[in-house]
Amino acid sequence: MSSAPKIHRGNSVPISNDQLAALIDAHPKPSAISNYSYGTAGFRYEASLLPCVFVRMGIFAALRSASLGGEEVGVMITASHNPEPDNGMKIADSNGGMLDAAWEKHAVSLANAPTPKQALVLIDTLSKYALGRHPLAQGNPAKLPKMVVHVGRDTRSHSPPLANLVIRAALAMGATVIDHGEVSTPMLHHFVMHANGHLLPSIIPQRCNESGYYEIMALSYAALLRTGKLDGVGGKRLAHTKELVIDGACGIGALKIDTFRKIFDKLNAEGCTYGLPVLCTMNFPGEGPLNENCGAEYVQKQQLPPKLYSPEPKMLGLSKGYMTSFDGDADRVVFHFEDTQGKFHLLDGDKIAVLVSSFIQEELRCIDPNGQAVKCGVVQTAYANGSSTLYLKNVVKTNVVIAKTGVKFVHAAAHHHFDVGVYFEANGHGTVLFGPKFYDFIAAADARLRGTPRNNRANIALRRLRLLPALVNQSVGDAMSDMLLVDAILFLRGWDLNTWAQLYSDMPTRQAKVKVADRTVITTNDNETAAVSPVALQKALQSAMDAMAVEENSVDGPKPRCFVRPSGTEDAVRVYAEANTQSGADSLASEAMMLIYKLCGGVGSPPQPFISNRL
Ligand code: 16G
Ligand code: MG
Repeated sequence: MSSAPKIHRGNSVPISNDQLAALIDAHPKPSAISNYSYGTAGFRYEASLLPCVFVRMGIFAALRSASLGGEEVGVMITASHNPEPDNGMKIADSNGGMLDAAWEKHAVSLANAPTPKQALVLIDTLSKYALGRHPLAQGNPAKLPKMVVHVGRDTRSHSPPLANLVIRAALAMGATVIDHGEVSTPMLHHFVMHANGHLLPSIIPQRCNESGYYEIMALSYAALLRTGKLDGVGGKRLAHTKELVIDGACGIGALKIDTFRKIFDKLNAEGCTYGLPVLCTMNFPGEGPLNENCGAEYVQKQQLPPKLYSPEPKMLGLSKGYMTSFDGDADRVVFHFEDTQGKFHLLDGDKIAVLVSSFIQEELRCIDPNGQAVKCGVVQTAYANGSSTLYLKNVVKTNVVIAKTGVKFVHAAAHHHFDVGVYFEANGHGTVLFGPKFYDFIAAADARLRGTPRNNRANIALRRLRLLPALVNQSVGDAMSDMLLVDAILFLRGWDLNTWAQLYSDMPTRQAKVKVADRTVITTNDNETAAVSPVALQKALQSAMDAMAVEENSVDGPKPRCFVRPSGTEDAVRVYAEANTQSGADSLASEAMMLIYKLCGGVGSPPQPFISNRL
């Protein structure tokens, strides 16, 4: 079902500085790169430009582990939703989350050190910082303490050689390397989080390997479904939700979700549960080009169904009434379906945030009707559809915080603001974080409700809430875990995708990008909802929004909105516009594009305006 990781023990005799310099020198910085940057999600470039970074980051990851007193860290090799020729890497800190911001700066400095000698100076500084009294002495480095680096990679053809560079470099530093082979990004984060068991809340069983990852998730999911028997409300699989078709983006997610299919088949055969959907995985690696016309990025950005590359017979007889798309490294998921008229409907990260937060809040209220004990809330980004934000505030009646785009920011905000923090970017990346107050609440409820009837509603809620921290991957968004969570909620509510889709209607939106000579001339406020510089830009955008509000006569409902921001992953300025009509969103986006072009040094020919209602 899953292979055991390969464990490599590092050099027991520490590598000399000359050997370290030779290792670095063997993979020089390509002339095409002036400066590597650690973008929103790590280093990400065309694969042939990366060996230099990978060697240095193998060394860096070992030092990061040392700096944490031997806590285990991870390196994930992937370029997520980017096309096949790209690759990249991100580092998981010992809590399973993204690399600490201060160390991110050190990683960038090391990646960009112009010569091996300068790299060695940085390595020496970092090791002194990490180890205090164990500096790497010239030619005879002191032995570093325990260092453990987990390595995982996606299915790209260049991922194995790049992974080997990281492994060699970490081993040279004396680290132990746990090579997990092909895994999804969230699996690697899970392994790291679980390897550092002392950081794990006691309610979550510690499972550090791949079979443990599946086990913990599958069992908590099945147990959550079983609670549907108790309350007499849900526990129904409507016809449309019996078969769940998964578009794996021709990437790692397809391979891994197939393991769940086998577990479900086994559980069904053993008769130990009920209500499991039949999982039908499509778009395996090799069946089509990675992320091309398929996967979460394509489906969400284009608002189109994915191309299904799997051989025709696989789709025969399957309905398109219940589908999901993962991205290339399976840390994002969106849902979608075709209605009886053949019309495509998308349920994005905003819809997931609404479903999940309302479910959790409802269950909490069954135990604590005043909703005082635990502070719940949702973190969104400026890309969240205005209708979703209004729905969360007015109908779900939860707290909403808007944070800067990128998982590291939304994750930190959820952690900071809430005891139960749900975060989802519209693109489908998200999870739920449970803080100490939530665990205390569960323990207190457990004591209070002991001995009360099993099917008492508060007791059912307690069972459900207790299962969530293990079902949800709290280290990072996880397409598989999020998919199972959503499915379980729909099942418990007796809903299909149509009922869920109709909770609210998205405002029409338009997204675009503009090329400028230097995108850093645009700076924004903290949550990117407004541009700070150039000053004239925000003023002009505001006038455009005000004019559109008058034109659309949007008095009570959501107001037209438009913001621009420099991309963290591409050399472009992104534009987002939403309004009450598609033509309003198109016109706002067109105006913003022209303003950027004129005020921020646009390059090439002026952007073409959108023609209304053109998809
Ligand atoms: C990365 C981020 C994603 C963000 C996107 C924005 C992670 C794991 N992924 O894919 O959260 O929405 O970048 O890209 O952090 P942009 O800055 O190019 O718009
Ligand atoms: Mg991804």
